[in-house]
Amino acid sequence: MIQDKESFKKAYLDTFSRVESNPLELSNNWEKYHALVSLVKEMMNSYWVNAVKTNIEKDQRRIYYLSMEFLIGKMLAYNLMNLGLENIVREGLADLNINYDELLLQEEEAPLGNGGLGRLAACYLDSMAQEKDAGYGFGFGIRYKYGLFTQKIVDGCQVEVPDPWLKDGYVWATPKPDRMITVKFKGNVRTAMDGNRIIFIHENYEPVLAVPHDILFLGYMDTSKINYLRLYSAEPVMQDFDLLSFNQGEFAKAAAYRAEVEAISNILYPEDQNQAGRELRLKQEYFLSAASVGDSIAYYKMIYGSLDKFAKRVAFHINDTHPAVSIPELMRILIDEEGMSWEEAWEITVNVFSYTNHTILPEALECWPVDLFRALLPRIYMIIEEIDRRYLQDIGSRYPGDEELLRKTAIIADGRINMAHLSVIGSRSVNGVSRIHSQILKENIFGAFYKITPEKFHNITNGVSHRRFLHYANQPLSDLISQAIGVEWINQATELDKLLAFSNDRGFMEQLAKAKYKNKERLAKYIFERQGVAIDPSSMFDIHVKRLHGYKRQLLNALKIMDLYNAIKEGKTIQPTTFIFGGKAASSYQRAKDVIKLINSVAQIVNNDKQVNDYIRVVFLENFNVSLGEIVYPAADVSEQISTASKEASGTGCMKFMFNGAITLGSRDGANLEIHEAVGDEHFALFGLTAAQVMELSVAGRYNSWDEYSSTPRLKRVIDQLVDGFLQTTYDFHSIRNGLLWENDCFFVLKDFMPYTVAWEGLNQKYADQDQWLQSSLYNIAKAGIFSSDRAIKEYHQLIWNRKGPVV
Ligand code: GLS
Repeated sequence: MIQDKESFKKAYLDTFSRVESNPLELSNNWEKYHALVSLVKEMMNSYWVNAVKTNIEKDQRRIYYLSMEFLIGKMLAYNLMNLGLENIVREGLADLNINYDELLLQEEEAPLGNGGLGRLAACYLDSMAQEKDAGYGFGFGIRYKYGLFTQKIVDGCQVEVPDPWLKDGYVWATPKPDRMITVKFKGNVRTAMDGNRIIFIHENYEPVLAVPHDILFLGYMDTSKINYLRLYSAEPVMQDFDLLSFNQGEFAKAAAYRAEVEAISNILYPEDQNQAGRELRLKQEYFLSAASVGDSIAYYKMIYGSLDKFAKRVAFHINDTHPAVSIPELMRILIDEEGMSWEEAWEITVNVFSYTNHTILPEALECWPVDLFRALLPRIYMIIEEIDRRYLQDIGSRYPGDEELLRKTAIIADGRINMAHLSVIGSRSVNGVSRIHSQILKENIFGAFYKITPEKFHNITNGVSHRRFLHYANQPLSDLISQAIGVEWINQATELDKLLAFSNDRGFMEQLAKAKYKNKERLAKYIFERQGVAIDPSSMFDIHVKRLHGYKRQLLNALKIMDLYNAIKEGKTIQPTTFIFGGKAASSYQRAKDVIKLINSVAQIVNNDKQVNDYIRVVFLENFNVSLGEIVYPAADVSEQISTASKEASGTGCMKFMFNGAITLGSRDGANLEIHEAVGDEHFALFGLTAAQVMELSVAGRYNSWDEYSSTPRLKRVIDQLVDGFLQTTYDFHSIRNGLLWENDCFFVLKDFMPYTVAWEGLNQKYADQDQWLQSSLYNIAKAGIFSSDRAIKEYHQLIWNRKGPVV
């Protein structure tokens, strides 16, 4: 047990001598880091062993959160914070002449996700550990050898570089080869009779081993709050296979098999919200699904001896449709391996699954061509066909003559398998991730399902880990809050509300301003050291960080900056502002990459023009990721959340900024609306079209972007500046201009331009009155508690995972 500095030093030296092969004096920082992680991991392991016993004794439900992405961020300092050991470790290491901060630099961030969806899954792991009394939640995902690429900016353009995050081994993960699962691809299915029962035999398949690697996660300051993320890597089945094949002269075949298998966990698809439609992606999805479901069944049988009450004790949650094949996979295991009837198996399956939809963008909704699917997963395809057949029969008899309803909800149609329909039909609950998004699901994409089973539909607005993004990332503010209202807010974020009592306390408000300034200095220093751009921490930090996507409208922000530039050149004065962007574009998304180049070109013009320099600067941060986010969110004054209404299902960056006291400049979309409702007009700059207006204007013929262009001279000017040489580059921005005009501006950038610009100016003027600004900032922090992922996970437990009613 580590209670103080001395016991830590002893334990550290002890671990060091066991796990390293060099004496401490001769070892490098990586070895010192490795020993420290080994020690923390060992402690966590013993906590886990106790927790798992309690879990079984108390007969607690197990929730399997299946997700193709988990963006967990760095673990060392965060775990030590959760253990309450950070100061002890820092000081103990200093006594041993080891610099703790240097060890932290050794850690690689696991880049196993694209953006919001993957980070949400990681926040939920954190809160599932925290809220463990309601049930044990675990993450199941893939251990991609190459996660999301590292972004380099070369001559203003994005260049993707592979991120070999596993090169030194990832110390936090422990391989568990004894828990591996065999996953079967391809082959054919033969039927046979077993007594009077038809059985299905899957033959000539390609076996793939799913090998788990577990990473433990902690809740706050309570060692019984612990769970794990199980990441699977794909490995070939050896069984002397290579040797045998080699002897038979089939070495090439064996090598090809090995390569094909390893490809499954080789790389994360870098498309955010764009379904790839390729065989490898489907393989990854089934790989994760089969491994997770197979593991849960094996574990359950090991503990309880049979599958009795399985549906009472187990829940599977699918994070978007990506793991939707786990629904027919559970059916397969229950029927083919456990000998259950279809009816018994279905009763269990629809009771254990729940599904969250994370987007309504049509290009993100997964539909697999039947031919591709059937060849890769022949038995799973048969089961999906049967689910569909029975579903259509049932609905056909309940709604006779309603062909439209059948057409709108069938799983298989036009040679494609609709994974969202499979997910809705195979789950007991379907939820959206913000109030407006859930409403759109019910009225729009799942309208027909809502008519049949309204009780299935829920809303659970997303949340973020306030422990990571406020307590851990923003120490100056966290300390100030704890001094003012005590530490309970770290466990219970709605306690932050108590801060409102300090709004007239001059001393407190001064400290609040100081904390923000410190964070801005930290970010300014980072930017200067990495990118050589000097920015002024007393300027207004206006920050726009997220994936690059048309609907997220970084372009709208860039056009606004060009417009401001024009105005300042003509004598306008504003509160000095630093515009900071960050985010990655999918490697194949050229238009998004054009926008990165545009922002960097605008930055060149602005930052090198002495006449505007005192008022605005522009920075594009290279390689935005979780660790950089932890520096960025605390430093923001303004949070840019300007997606086209109806397109951003929720957004979570908006919440991270809010916890850190930024004021949102937000469109009427996703969680923005709920933040606005929580803080009111005075503390939020709301602008632009409503979702209903966007949908109305999206009907052909109702919107003509040329009208906006020709009726607003300021707007016309900046759009022309894209291509008239103003940007002083040979890069061709015609494609962006064409998108806005000839392709009729599908994200309504032009339509929202003036309302957005006016809202921004209002905020910028407000910044001149620092007292008023700080009031709004405090108000945002105080009201942010409901956006903690702890609240979201409590709601998942109450509304979805906690099964009342008959025990199956
Ligand atoms: C996303 C949505 O686009 C975000 O609005 C949402 O906050 C996030 C988590 O629910 O999910 N959907 C998606 O495919 N990627 C996302 O980030």
